[in-house]
Amino acid sequence: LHENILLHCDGLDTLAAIRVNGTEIARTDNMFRTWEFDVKKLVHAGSNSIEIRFDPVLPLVRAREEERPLPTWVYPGAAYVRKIPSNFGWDWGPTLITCGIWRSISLLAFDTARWDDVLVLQDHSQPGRVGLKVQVAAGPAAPAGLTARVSVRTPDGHDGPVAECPLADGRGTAELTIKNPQLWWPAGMGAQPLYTLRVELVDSNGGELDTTTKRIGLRTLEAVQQTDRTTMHFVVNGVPFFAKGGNWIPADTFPNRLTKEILRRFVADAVAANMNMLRFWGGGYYEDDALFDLCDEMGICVWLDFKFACTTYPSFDAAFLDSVRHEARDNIRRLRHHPSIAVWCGNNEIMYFRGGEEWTAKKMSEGDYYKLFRDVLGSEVHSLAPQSDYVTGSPDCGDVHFWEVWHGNKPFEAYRTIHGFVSEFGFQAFPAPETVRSFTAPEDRESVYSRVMMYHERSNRTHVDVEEDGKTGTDKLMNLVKLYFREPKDFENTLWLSQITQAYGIEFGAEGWRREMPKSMGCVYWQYNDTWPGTSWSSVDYFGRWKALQYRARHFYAPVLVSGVADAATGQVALWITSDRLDASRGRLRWRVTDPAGKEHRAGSRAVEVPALKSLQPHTLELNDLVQQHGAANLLVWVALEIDGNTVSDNLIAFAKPKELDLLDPRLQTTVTGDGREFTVTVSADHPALWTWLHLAGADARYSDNFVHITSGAPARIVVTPEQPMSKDAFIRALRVRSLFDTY
Ligand code: BMA
Repeated sequence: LHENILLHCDGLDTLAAIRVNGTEIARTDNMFRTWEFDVKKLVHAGSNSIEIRFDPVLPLVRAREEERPLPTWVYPGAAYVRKIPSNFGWDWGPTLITCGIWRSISLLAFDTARWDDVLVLQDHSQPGRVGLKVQVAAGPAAPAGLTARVSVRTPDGHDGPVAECPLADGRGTAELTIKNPQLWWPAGMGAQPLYTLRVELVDSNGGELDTTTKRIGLRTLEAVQQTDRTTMHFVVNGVPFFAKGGNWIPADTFPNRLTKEILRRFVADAVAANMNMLRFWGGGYYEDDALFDLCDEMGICVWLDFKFACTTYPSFDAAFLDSVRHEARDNIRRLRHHPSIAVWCGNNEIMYFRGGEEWTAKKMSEGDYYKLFRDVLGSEVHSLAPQSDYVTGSPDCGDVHFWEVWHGNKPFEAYRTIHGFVSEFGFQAFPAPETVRSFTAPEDRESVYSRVMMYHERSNRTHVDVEEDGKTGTDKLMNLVKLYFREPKDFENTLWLSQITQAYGIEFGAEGWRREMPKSMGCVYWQYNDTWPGTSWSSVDYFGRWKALQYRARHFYAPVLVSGVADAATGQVALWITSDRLDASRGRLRWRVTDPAGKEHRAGSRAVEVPALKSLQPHTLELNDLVQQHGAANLLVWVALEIDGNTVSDNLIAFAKPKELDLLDPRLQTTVTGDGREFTVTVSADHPALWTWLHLAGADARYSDNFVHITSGAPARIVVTPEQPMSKDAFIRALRVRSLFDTY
């Protein structure tokens, strides 16, 4: 047998008693920790038994809560156990308390030593080169003569520099220089080249004891907190950039069901919507390495919350703090080399519970807040990931969570009253009809107020009772649908129209914040994905189906955006160009003013500068005469920005709410080309068709675009890739094309 034999557990959920060959070796109480136990004395050659018994957490939660209640918005007492907070129910997910071995488990056997710790530091201070310092520690024994050998493989697969470093007491630092470094950039700003470091532990005879690899990206990435002079923002390789993204929640109630392929699709879909950031919100779990790898590969920056959300925690208890300290160490060590991690953040929304000197019925003491989120988590990040930024919480670093529109029942116009780095704001929509069918019987689909439909909408039905306005989430949703749109004609159109409403509202907020860059420097909407099939703030549902919002996000997060603000009182339409590109260009801004029937009142264009990383207002349309003559509700302003002859962004601006527009039947027509795997659908209309979308009844498909505004003479071409290949005939039979007009 080897000198060292360890039982290694990457995740035990949560109260586990572990026995090896009948002897209890440990009890665990934190699902986020990596556990290792020395089992050398207990195992023997041949067959052995490892037995892990899990106890339910609720008795413990209840007992601790009774002893000392914790102020909370969520499940009372759940904060006493280190376990996925949203397991206990959230306002977008069911209460399903998981249990078991949730990550891999192994026996590790080795002689002499192995790597205990490998930290990679980067030095970007010299132009044209990046210095790497690889700080290593080997254990448990560190005999003389150990060496660390570090070799680099470049992004194109070539051998890079190699360094060796003799270890003293198992420790040392190997230094290398990468010349002509290929820098890592967020999506939309450049490429994501990745370098692989192979770190070998070699004994005095040249024998290899252990090897670990770290795939890194060469970049600096800073989170700059709000000051009197600047808004909260991120800076990559010295370049401040506008963060565009969504909030990530557990993509399944049962994390084990997620595969790398499922995760890949979510990350690819974020990139497809022109996002550059996902915030891994604090009420879930520390995600798998696979998800971080995908974000590294595709350029999605990760705002990484530690898993603390919406409640107070017992940081008055030394054992609790100690458990959290270990959890932090395990996860920081596991994840810190990922270039995608943009900031480590202590918690979600616990600052709202931060009180004064003493705990009260509603607040935790200020001292206990900082003990956990500054002294423990902050210190661990500073010492184990010294080149990463840490903030105590969100919104506790100058970012903004704005919930007046959903929880406060305010209209979308309220988004214009806030500025800065908006890390949470959102509005719900029902998922697609196929997703609704997955959890309903026909009678449940008679109304969105049916019992089952209401059950799959959790806002105001769980413990996250921030407001007590007596309104269900379905009421909140339908109220705003009706504020902006007309009454949908049936169940299915209610689903679609809710999606159009959600897209309309989030687009309104996002465009405003992008326009005012650098006054605002981030728009991360709530929420990107789902944990089960239901009605929620997500833009991509549990099955990966895109809501209208996800398609519109592609437009409002586009690298160059044309948008406008119409003022019915003055008849002016201020046109804006917002660019996240690193280089400047020139373009042509075009506009057309029509009535709702599509009759053109006016058209024009002008040459414009499109500067790098800037937002400006190059032109104002003076339409007061048209407003006087035709009425504000009878004008539609179609704008497009062309660069090098290509339309890089287009938009539709109206003076009035969509429900005030008297649209005509657009008489949509489609022509289809292609066969089998991919089809191109050209959609044309006789009259303006707003939020025009294609849908394949009964079949999933990818659509290159959807929910687009079209008008006569300006058709849309949409590439449709069905999940399963189908004949052209079957495709045409399944194809539906609709627009806002059809929902009423
Ligand atoms: C914020 C989030 C979540 C919640 C969401 C919607 O508070 O941090 O806790 O799901 O709003 O209410």
